[in-house]
Amino acid sequence: MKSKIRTKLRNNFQQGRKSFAVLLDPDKVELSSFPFMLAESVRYGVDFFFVGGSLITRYAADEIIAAIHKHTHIPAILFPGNSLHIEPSADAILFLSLISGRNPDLLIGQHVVAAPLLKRSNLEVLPTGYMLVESGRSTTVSYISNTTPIPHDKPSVAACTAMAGELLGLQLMYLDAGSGAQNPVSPEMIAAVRKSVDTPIIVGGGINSVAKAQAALEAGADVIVVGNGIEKNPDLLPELAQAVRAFNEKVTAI
Ligand code: 1GP
Repeated sequence: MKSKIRTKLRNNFQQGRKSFAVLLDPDKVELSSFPFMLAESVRYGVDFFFVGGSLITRYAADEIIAAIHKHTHIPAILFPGNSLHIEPSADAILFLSLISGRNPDLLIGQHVVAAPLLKRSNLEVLPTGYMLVESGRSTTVSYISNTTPIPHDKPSVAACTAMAGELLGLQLMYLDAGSGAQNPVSPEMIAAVRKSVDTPIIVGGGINSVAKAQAALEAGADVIVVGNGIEKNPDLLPELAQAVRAFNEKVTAI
């Protein structure tokens, strides 16, 4: 079984080093200007691309991944909404169990359907506890997944959920306020999860400024994921990359 990305995340976590992931929503990627965006990502040191979303209407993940592989060495990690979103040409897949919800299909059902395909593929499988956090308004992921997010102001619920996920053997935790969230996951909640589990923590949803990214990193996020913010303001990509780099330089200097 492949473990390159898992090992990298684990090593970074142990060294206190942070990573920056850019979320590419296949419905929104403009293929004509995509090579430029990829060149910028290489130039500024993006660590990962997450490809996917809870609802996809344009099945272009294969083209997006082919372009990533052609223009960069940055890993393309699938962020699937369901088993239809598996694209074997990616490098890895977040094998998400939606542990904040009580929808059995997203806790185990889709996984059963996907398992034979994943076993046969060359994808690195990253078992991930996915926790949806209430963000100020209803998000697509909450609606599509038919689950209730964890209340924004209940860090202890998130901490216990993450603990259960870790005890079940999940190797990454993803705290997500949902794409385009009004409010990102609070630093208090990230810190509570950080104290409770010994796994890398991915945080995304509504991170649309350097200040919000820094707050997440300082609270204990290991990977920050940004989609909407960069779609709306491409200058954010170098700014966020710089913020993550500055954080890592501080760690190296200690
Ligand atoms: C959503 O975590 C991702 O699942 C990223 O969210 O698009 O709000 O950055 P944004």
